[in-house]
Amino acid sequence: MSIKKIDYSLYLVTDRSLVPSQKTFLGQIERALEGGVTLVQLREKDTETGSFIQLAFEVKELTRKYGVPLLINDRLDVALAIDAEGVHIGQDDMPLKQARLLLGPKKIIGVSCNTEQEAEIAIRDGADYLGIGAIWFTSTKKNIKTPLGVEGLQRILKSMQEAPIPTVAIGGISAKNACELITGSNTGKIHVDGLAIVSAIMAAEDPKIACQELFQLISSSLSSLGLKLNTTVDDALDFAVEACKKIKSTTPMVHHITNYVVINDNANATLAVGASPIMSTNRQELDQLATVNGAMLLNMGTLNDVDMMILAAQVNARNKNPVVLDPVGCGATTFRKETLARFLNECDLTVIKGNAGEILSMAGLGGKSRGVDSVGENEEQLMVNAVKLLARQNNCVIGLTGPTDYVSDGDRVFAIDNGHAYLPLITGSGCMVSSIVACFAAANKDDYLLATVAGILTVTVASEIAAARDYVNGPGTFRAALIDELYNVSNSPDLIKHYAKLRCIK
Ligand code: 3NM
Repeated sequence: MSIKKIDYSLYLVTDRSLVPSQKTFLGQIERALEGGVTLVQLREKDTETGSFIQLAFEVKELTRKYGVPLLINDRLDVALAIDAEGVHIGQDDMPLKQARLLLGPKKIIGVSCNTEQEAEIAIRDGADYLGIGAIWFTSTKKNIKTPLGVEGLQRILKSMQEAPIPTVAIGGISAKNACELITGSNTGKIHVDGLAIVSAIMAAEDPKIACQELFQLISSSLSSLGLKLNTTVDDALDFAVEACKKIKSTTPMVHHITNYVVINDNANATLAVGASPIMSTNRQELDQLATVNGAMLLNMGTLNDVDMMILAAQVNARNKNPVVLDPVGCGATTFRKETLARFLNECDLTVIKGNAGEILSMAGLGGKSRGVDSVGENEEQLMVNAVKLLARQNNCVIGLTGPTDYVSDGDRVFAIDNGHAYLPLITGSGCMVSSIVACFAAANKDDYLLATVAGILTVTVASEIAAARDYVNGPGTFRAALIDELYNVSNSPDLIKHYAKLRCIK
């Protein structure tokens, strides 16, 4: 094993007290290794030296079998005795400088940090990685005073981004929050390199299954961040082509709660790109639908039962389905403004896709929402600022549609100059874009920004091809041709590459 080239992505920290009855400590570790753990820390707080060394030898035999490094918590003597790959030390353990002197330069030394200052000192003194925590409260460690949260983690990472070393986050991490944590750690320059986990693995009925799920979530989040920092127009277009194919091959169900005016067009557009629409508004089946949905679309056009809409968004988020909100007319009335605030506060939204008026009004940048139509021309910088700001504030992707469409996840911004002038002449064309974005998000969960770009491109390119048909001579014939061309474009997605007028805005 090549020392110091460590994969920190899924880091198991052991705790014997959490092993379920009927299971053994070594058995749980071996199943975790089978499931993809990339690094193991043996953490024993009350074990006598002799027994600790015996146990460490047994764990080392397992980690060696799977080619995974083993670190010992706190006890340098035990690490030396069994020739472990390194140690992990806390702020109250042996100081890093002395530990380095005793272990030499080749051993891994990780240091627990809870503040920017602790991180700075550990980096200065030669730590190989930092364990940053606790992110959230956890019953595994009792004396946590104030958890850092995702913001605290990002703050520490920002403080060290000019001279970074690898980092892992720890404390209260599970499959439920792993993606959110990795994505939220991104400073634009660096992000966390892995997650250190105790109870979600040690207490699992089957650590292999738990680790396979965690590994998949962590690696897809990390790789989408890798993509994130330098996505090009070509990357986005390649993604769009593949994203179309993925909808066709997976036929995700997209649960719409949408408005009276567009419901039929939205269902047909969803079918045309290869997804499966369901338009239920009944509370009694929300839970069950969420277990099969690929995504949820919430459209604020008709607001009959806001509580039901919020429940639907929440249950879909719990089932890891992306939730796309179309904030139709959100600035038009006090009721709509208050309802939007509830969606933003009570739901975990994945994408918000509105017209220029809606998005500018949300961003407080001077937009006037006039019911359902857009306010027209705006300067590009205003649009870019609005989508970036809102994406950061709401930790989601923002899509703004208009003569030029803008999409941002807070870091990357794309502009789309496609779309025919007939689009705003048919009612609900913006709602149709949101439906299609939900279809793309449903089948392409690895990068919601690119899924949103792909969805908008599909509709706007289809609109140009539809308008060029010789029998199309107004909004009525255009509306039918648009559904046809959504079908054709999604079956021949290279058309997107051919027609796309996509720009990446730095
Ligand atoms: N160290 P779980 S939190 C061992 O903040 C440990 O440094 C922490 O356990 C720190 O994954 C923690 O079960 C316990 O939440 C993490």
